[in-house]
Amino acid sequence: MQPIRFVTATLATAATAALLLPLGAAPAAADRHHGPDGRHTPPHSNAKFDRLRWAAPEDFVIGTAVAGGGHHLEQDYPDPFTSDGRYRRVLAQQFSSVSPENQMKWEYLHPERDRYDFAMADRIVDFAERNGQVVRGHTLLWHSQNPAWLEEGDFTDAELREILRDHITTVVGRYSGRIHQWDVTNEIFDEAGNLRTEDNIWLRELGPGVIADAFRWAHEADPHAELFLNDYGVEEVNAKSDAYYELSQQLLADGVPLHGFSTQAHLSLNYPFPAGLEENLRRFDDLGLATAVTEMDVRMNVPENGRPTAAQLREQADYYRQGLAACLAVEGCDSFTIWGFTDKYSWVPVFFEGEGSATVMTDDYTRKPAYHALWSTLKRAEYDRG
Ligand code: 9MR
Repeated sequence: MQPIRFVTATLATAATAALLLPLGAAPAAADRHHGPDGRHTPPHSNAKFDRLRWAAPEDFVIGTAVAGGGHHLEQDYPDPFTSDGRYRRVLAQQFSSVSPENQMKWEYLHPERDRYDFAMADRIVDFAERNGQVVRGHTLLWHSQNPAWLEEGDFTDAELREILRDHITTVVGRYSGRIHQWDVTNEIFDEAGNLRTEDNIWLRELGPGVIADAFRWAHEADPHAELFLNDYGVEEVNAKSDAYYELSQQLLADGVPLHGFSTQAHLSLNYPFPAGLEENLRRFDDLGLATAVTEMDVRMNVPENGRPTAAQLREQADYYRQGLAACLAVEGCDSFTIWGFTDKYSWVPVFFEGEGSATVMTDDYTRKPAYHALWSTLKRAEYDRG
């Protein structure tokens, strides 16, 4: 992937490049407090080797959701992305890919039929460019977070089709050349592997053929963006991921510009780690598709004192490690994104009562074992994968 080489080359100035691990150095020599040469570094060092994005192999991006909109609007804090300086700093330092958590969904971008609002999305894309990060666009065709004017409107099929075509053409076109991957469709199948023809307005009113149309429109608007099918609960080989496998084959056979399949990976310590993740990604890879992990987090039952136990944190770290390792093991999986990096802004406690601590940093940005697991897995892969 050319853009990432470019980023590495432009940001690694002569002075800072000296901080990167020299090729051939033993990865085990560096940890949070020790540099590659074994010298002690302060815990809050700004050194580049101390960051996820610089630990990653070349051509592999490590991403996060950019907090804002959605559940955040009901919390007693201001918009994280625009208001929390520390949040922005960590976002820029640690990650090489960003995904707007809500700010590119229909209800934000398209509040009225004849009006688009790109203010927040623009700010995120500008921020990403300033910081040498790629952007994952999320999302164009979904059953959720659609504006009321759309869901409750009384449109003919021809009008609805035109509304979708206009939205995709306008949004993808606006960011043409600036968005690395788009989740063209999100969550179009249910757990049994049936298309969500009841709750998804597009599938219900326009039929399954609209999926291919959405990809074609997106591709016309930005021929360079990689276009993905994205969903949760498709980590393993199961009825739902089988449905994606069949759909992918069909779309490819029909010459539809489908480029990738991605799994969200919202995991929980209450369930075993989805051990078939690598195998599942690999079968899509074998179709010639890119693959990605797009929204990983690992929630747990939070003890009454509010603090996860050491054993929980260790187990969580192991889930993150395995999730990342599965992606790294598949050649075409070169984008791994976590759904937020600090518990302070995680969606999990808002949606799952009694559960939380799902991200890799605490509320005050202290790194958990999960953060270190990601770092060391990336670092090891830098040597294996190059
Ligand atoms: O994290 C998002 C949260 O802020 C919103 O309130 C919520 C509304 O559905 O959506 C969350 O993000 C979802 C993502 O867009 C699609 N996959 C599942 C994510 C977690 O629910």
